[in-house]
Amino acid sequence: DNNTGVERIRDHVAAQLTRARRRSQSLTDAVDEHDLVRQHSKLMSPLVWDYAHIGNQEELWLVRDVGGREPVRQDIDELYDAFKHARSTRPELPLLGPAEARRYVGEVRDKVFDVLETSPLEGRRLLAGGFAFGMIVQHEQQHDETMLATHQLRAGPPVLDAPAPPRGGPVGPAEVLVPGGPFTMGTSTEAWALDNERPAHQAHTAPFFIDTAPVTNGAYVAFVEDGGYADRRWWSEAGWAHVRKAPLVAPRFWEKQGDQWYRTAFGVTAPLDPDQPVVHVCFHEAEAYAKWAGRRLPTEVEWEKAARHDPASGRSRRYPWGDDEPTEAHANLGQRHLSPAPVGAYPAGASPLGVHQLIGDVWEWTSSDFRGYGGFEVFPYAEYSQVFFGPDYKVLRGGSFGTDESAVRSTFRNWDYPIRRQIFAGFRCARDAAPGELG
Ligand code: AVJ
Ligand code: FE
Repeated sequence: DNNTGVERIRDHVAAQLTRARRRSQSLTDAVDEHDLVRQHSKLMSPLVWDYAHIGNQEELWLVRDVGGREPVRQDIDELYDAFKHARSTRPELPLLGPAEARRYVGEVRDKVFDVLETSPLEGRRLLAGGFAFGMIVQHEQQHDETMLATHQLRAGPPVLDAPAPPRGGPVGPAEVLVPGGPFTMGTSTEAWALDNERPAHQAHTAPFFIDTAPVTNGAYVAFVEDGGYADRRWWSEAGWAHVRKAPLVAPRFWEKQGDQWYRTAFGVTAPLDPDQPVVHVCFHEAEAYAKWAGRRLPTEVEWEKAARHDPASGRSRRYPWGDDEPTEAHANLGQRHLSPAPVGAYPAGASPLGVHQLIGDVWEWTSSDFRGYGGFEVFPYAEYSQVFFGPDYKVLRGGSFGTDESAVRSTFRNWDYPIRRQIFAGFRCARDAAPGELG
């Protein structure tokens, strides 16, 4: 009945909050105090900022708004408002120190568990299905992925550990034909879907081919060694200006010694695995590779159709493999491993058309600008999505090895500037289907 439904949500929320906090703690306990407060890159906040910001957002939404409780630390709201201070300036702020930050987030969390016990989880739209709690779980996990990216930028000996990803395997043909026609994009029913994923609507594509796997390191090396970074033909005007000015010569964290390419990940330098998806490339690099390969990036409509559309039933699925939550057999998520897995490592996660590794491993650049769907409504605050809509940001899909399962699904939309490559981003290619190829 309804009551057990609400109790099930409450238990789920509690478990997810606890799991997220364990991750935040492990990412911050892994380094000493100096490494918590210092800036590892101008692109990133000090880890201690992310940590207290997680607590502050949780206080704003769950303690004050949902719970209607007194503020815990109203005096620090301004310090942890991401719009008031650019990341590069955060180390100079009078931030809470590591011990203070830990005390603060713990105090907020204690109150949140109290609010959770007494909250009806219905009545207000913010509460329905535990949305406000789900939003905060996802927010914490998103910042955990950001902190993981900060770890990747940190110099020094390794402090994180995880087992190697599973072995690769066959993925069938290199590309598959996705039939043209309509499908349901976005969602109006997924309880924890964020505002930019809504509403469900009919979208349309022409027939197109999409790669069955993300572009691998091995394939990308061929582009690099073919002089791709020095060849104007493959780059857009903005891409060419950037690649010359930066300058870029290979993906971030790559280095060639003799004839061998190496990649440094979380303090460990090892020969590049040719079968793993390429990671730490910007949109411009993805676009240039695709052009060099005689292909193009998928639009986000195409990506979502490849990830959700079941041609047999005409239905859109929650995930490529169906509606069930991800398990470790489906996808490389949740920092279970510290790298993308080789192509073909997740046969159980493939879509009905045989497209692999859409969820997990690497965020996938699409050719689309980040915009609201028709019927978009801000919920519950404009600074989550709406203020980023426009031509400045490109959409990424599918999540990475550093994305938690609570913070990704086939409707989930991420976005970033086309020059960013500290995120765990790769891509796959697509192409138009010619009239003679429609099977
Ligand atoms: C959705 C990953 C682009 O990290 O900038 C965190 C998520 N929003 N705090 C970001 C977010 C507010 C956001 N991304
Ligand atoms: Fe945030």
